Amino acid sequence: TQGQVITCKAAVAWEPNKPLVIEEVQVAPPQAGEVRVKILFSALCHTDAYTWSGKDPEGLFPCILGHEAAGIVESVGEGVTEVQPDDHVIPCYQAECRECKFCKSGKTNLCGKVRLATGVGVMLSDRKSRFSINGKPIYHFMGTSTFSQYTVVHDVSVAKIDPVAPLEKVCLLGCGVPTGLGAVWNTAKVEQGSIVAIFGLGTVGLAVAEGAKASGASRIIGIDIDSKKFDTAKNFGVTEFINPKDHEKPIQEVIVDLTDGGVDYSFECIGNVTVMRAALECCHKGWGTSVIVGVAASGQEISTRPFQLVTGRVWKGTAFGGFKSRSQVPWLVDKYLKKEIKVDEYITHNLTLPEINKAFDLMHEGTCLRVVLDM
Ligand code: NAD
Ligand code: AHE
Ligand code: ZN
Repeated sequence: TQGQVITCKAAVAWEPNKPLVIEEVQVAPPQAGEVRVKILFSALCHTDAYTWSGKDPEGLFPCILGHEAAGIVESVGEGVTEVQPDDHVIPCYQAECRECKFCKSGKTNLCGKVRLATGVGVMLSDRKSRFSINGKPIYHFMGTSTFSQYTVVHDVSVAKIDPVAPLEKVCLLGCGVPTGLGAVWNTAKVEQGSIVAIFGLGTVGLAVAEGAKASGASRIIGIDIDSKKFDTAKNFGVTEFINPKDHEKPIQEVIVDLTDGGVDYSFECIGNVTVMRAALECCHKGWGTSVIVGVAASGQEISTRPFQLVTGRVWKGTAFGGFKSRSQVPWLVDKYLKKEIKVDEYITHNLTLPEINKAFDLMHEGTCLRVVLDM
């Protein structure tokens, strides 16, 4: 197949909110600096649903969504040195070129090399898509497009992992789990004994809990409007649960009262700007830090009284938990293999690619964390 167009199945989002359609797509060979990957397993993340909904200002249609996956390199384009056919890989929507201003800054995991192209659904070299259906181009998504049996990614957007790792599990290390762990370890840098509040107990929020527990947090307060979340949340380290619906007072006041003035760290893992405000305002005066992890829709804005910041609270955000993707995803895979981090526990459902619309429906059910699709 090397150098040839591959025809395979992919779930195409033709229009916002319209059911995805399993189509035969043509996947062009990788050009210079590109890698064609056979995707074996792809999970669904809330961000896929967000872009599909039409609320993502970068959402382009028709496109192939998906960004939490694992697979095997099928072929590589000219000049690709770090991976070769048959390598086991995880596509990384957050690239790492190690050469750009961002990568060299030592201050961020964001990479500037391919972001402009991935933001408009094309490949960097010729600003074209590698996906088409009978000649009609289909846009890429987040530089990954993993809801396809084959995809093409930039070489700076693929992490080579230990081939021993089960791909049906470690696909989760492409987004949600690292995001939560890294929000705690890299962005907030939670210390031993800290009091932590987590808003939203989906996969990302639970991974925050897991990270906070590993960092020795003394109290981990989980906040969710769905009380069913608490039983599972306990297994990930949440020590107390609050349902805002059980309280008349604003949730930030409830938390401040419970914690002698506020928490040391809070994390918003929902994408709701009202909750983002509560998450900041439940932080302790003088030092409390709130990390925004959730993705809010186009047009949404955050607000608070500047006095909240004047009096020492800090507002931060995180993308992919601050992890340098190509360097650290293999490290996370190794940690999973050594049983130092959970992954299996976040997988509540296993389906196949043709069942993808059912998988999106499941995401709205309280019992669902991650659905993994066998491609
Ligand atoms: P999810 O839907 O599984 O979890 C969200 C949780 O929030 C659910 O348990 C839901 O019951 C709860 N919730 C909803 N409204 C609430 C409210 N008003 N108050 C309290 N709880 C509420 O989603 P997920 O896959 O865990 O992703 C969470 C968010 O993180 C999404 O916005 C996603 O787009 C974003 N995300 C960001 C990054 C990043 O790099 N920054 C990475 C992955 C995901
Ligand atoms: N196009 C979206 C961007 C949404 C967003 O912030 N994405 C996160 C990853 S979410 C993964 O589930 C991210 O990494 N952002 C940094 C970046 O470079 O995109 C919008 O809302 O505009
Ligand atoms: Zn995601």
